[in-house]
Order: sequence, then C-alpha cells, then structure tokens
Amino acid sequence: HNRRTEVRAALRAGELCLFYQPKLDMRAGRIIGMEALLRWRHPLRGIVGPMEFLPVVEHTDLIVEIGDMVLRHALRQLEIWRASHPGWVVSVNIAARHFQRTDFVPRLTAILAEFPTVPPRMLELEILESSALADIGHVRAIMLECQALGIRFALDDFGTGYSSMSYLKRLPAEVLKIDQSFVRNMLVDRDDLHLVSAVIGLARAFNRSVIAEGVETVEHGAQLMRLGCELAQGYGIARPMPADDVLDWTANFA
Ligand code: G
Ligand code: G
Ligand code: NA
Repeated sequence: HNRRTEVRAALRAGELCLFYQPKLDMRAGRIIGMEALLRWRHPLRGIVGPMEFLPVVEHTDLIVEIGDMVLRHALRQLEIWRASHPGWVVSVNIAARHFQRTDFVPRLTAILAEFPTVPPRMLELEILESSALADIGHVRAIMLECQALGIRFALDDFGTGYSSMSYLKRLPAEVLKIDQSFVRNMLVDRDDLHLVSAVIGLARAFNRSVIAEGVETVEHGAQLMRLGCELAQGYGIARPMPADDVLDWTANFA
C-alpha cells in the first residue's frame, strides 16, 4: 500500500513513460511498428521495468489510470511518427482489469477523440490470453466494439495459457504473438520448436497473422522464416528504447 502510494505519486509526477521496441517484417526488411512498454523513470533508481511495479497496482483502479495514460502517450507518439511512417502500428499492452471494465470502450473512444489526426487502425491492443479467463463472452464483445472503431488486437504470450485453442476460436484477434520462452529455446529444444511451428500453423488455419517475440539472434530469425513466420520482435532487432531515439534508430536500420 506504501508501494502503491509510491506508484500513484510517480504517475502524478509524470515519472511513468513509454519505451518502444520495433517490430520487423523480416522478408520485406521493413519496420512495421512498435510495441509500447511501460517504464518508471525513478529519480533515484533510474529506469524501472513494469514487473517491479505493475503487480502492486494491477488489481486496483490505478491500473486503469495508468492504462489510460499509456494510451494517450502512445497516440501522441503516433501523431508525431505518422508524418514519416504512416504505415506503422503501435501496440499497447492492456491489463485485464482495465479491458474488462464496463466503460472501457467509451473511455477509449474519448481518448481517441483527443487525437483526431491518428487513424484508430494504427493502434493495436495486446491482451493476454488469460485476460479472457474471467468471461470470454464479455471479452469477445469488447473486442468487437473496439474493432468497429478500427482498432486491432494481438493475443500476447500465445501458447502459454491452458486453453489457447478455445480462445482462438472465440476471440477475433488479428494477430497471435508467439511467447518468447518458446522462441528463445526453439533452436535447442525440439518441443519448443514444435510449439512454435504449431502456433504458426494455427495462425494460418485461422487466418490470423503471427509475430514471434524474443528473437535474439539471426539464427532465430532464419528458423522462423523457414517455419513461415515473417514478423519478429526481440533484442536481436532492438531493445526497447526511449521514444526520442526511435526515428534515428529506424533511419540507421540497415
Ligand atoms: O518491458 P518488459 O519486458 O519489462 O515488460 C514486462 C511485462 O510488462 C510484459 O509482459 C508486458 O506485457 C508488461 N507491460 C509492459 N508495458 C505495459 C503496459 O503499459 N501496460 C501493461 N498492462 N503491461 C505492460
Ligand atoms: O509479454 P510481452 O511481449 O509484453 O513482453 C515484452 C517484454 O519482453 C519486455 O519487457 C521486453 O523488454 C522483453 N523482451 C523483448 N524482446 C526480448 C528478447 O529478445 N529477449 C528477452 N529476454 N526479453 C525480451
Ligand atoms: Na506485450
């Protein structure tokens, strides 16, 4: 509660910000967008990652305030990047508690209205398969309402939930994100290779696109291409970076 108070103070003080990690189309050799990742610029501790402070707030309404802030920051960034990179999509992680609120869609609609020059199709929401655990029908309904606005969805950490198959059938997400634990080990672990391959096959069967996260080396990228996955994200392409570094990084990307 002490720590929760600290996070609330950080939000109020503007110490929470977003880093961005590029997503690459390996076949085209082109950056297709960025994932927004929350960071706390702590005055004493430096850059603090979300695993160190989201767990203390994600079961409180503070996660809703933080989530709305994240959406605003991402849309403001899209407003800037749209001039030079009109095709980019920015992905934002949405916590289950935020997404499942009955007022999620009106709040999102109001936030989008603050950025009238940004087409909603440039925004993608990443939700965990496990977000759907509570009430898959409700989650599906919210997704459909958001999609009617033009927003896209990715199912994050796909394959780690215990009922991925039934979620996939009922949740109309455009994109599956293969969990990084499978990708990282697929070159040394046959089971992980088969899992990665199976998710790619599922995506194809259900007519969804598929992106691999945790792509750390050229060998990971090459293996994914052989398996039919062309989109990738990971330290082998770039680590998450401050918004101000993104345009320079992209210009220098060979
Ligand atoms: O950036 P990093 O790899 O440290 O992120 C760790 C986890 O925190 C990831 O699983 C990511 O989904 C989650 N995360 C990062 N940014 C956000 C955010 O803005 N909102 C929510 N709800 N989760 C986030
Ligand atoms: O689950 P989600 O995709 O939101 O997780 C993103 C998290 O994974 C971020 O914290 C990011 O810093 C981290 N990450 C991104 N790429 C890599 C990678 O190639 N290797 C490792 N170990 N972590 C990564
Ligand atoms: Na994510």
